[in-house]
Amino acid sequence: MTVLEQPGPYRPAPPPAWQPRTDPAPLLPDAEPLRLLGTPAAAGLDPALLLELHGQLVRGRRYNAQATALTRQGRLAVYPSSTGQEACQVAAGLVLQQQDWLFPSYRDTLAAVVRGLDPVQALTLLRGDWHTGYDPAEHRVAPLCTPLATQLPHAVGLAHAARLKGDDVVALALVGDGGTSEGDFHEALNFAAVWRAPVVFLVQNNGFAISVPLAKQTAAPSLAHKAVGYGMPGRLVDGNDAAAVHHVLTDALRCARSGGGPTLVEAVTYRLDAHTNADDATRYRGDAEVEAWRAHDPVTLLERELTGRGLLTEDVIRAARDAAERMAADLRERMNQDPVLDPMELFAHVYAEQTAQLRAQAAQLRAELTAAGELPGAPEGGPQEGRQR
Ligand SMILES: Cc1ncc(C[n+]2csc(CCOP(=O)(O)OP(=O)(O)O)c2C)c(N)n1
Ligand SMILES: [Mg+2]
Repeated sequence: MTVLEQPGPYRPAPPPAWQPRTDPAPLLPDAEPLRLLGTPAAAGLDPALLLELHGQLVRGRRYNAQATALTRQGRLAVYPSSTGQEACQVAAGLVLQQQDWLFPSYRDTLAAVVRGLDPVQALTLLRGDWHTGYDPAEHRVAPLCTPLATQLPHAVGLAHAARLKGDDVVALALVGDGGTSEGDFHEALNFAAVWRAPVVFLVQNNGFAISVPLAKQTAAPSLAHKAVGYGMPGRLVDGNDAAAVHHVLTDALRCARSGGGPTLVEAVTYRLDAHTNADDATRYRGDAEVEAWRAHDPVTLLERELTGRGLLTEDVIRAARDAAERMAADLRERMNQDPVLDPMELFAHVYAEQTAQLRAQAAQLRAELTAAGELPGAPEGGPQEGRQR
């Protein structure tokens, strides 16, 4: 008798190999994103933390404005702004310990800057200049990732390797809402949960994958719900509430560090600017929607809380603004200096040992540049053609 010929509904008894079975209830996200600012729970928040978050938010907002201005002046090729998403960026940059790793996407230069990267170095790739622009191992910030979600399996691999070596390292991987539709997202979360890797995934749900709204991208009840299918907890947080994002990420990192395995955090936020300076957002969303989100701006939410607690003094406002202006002036000045470019750098750092083909191509380019008189004083080609910096 085949399955189709069986009378009644087909109910096979699961053989033991169908294990594991876990109770999904503890993994499920809350129905509403966690909010702390403006709620009674905010009374328990440390004033020093709130003031640090405020200073970083003000600086982050200014950084986004300055980087966008640099695209208009032709000093930056492209800038995917995180204006409106600064609470996520700042919290992600602050929560890690020194030995931990950050795995950012192209939109997360601010998180890298908050973690301690020089803003000019953080923008090197987006300037169209030299490779990553910084030493990932020195800063424990992986290269900014443009192919969607490919940073996630890298984060899992690094975290798993650290665990095998007995190193106290946690990886925090950032991804957008659109990135959760990628195959790499699935593979990363599946491996992370099976291995209980010390990794935290932060999805910044900013409503859009370029012009595609979230509803056209997924039918999941929330992006945090996706965690449950992999066997890890999903947490939902108001991504414009810097204190709430900081709190949820701190919890998730503590869990990962103590062997509790990965967490998927969905931060509900909004991209106030266009996808990049090359995008026209008015073609796919209305002003009313943007204005509604401006009323829920991360800087406003925190300033309202600080005002209510009598912490937003004139001195605090001035210090935050002055620090932001100093950072912006320094960024402007250094980005306005013409970088010294060596075309032969194309061949540096591609492989640890140069291949015969690359050596031949390097020789050909060198000959052409020399013939055109465009190679003043460039270093001699060797196995690692190009200047090291
Ligand atoms: C693998 C891959 N496919 C397509 C793209 C083109 N692309 C660049 S950004 C983007 C939208 C991503 O949206 P989301 O993940 O929500 O991140 P956001 O830009 O909103 O931060 C797409 C489709 C890409 N970079 N990589
Ligand atoms: Mg998005």
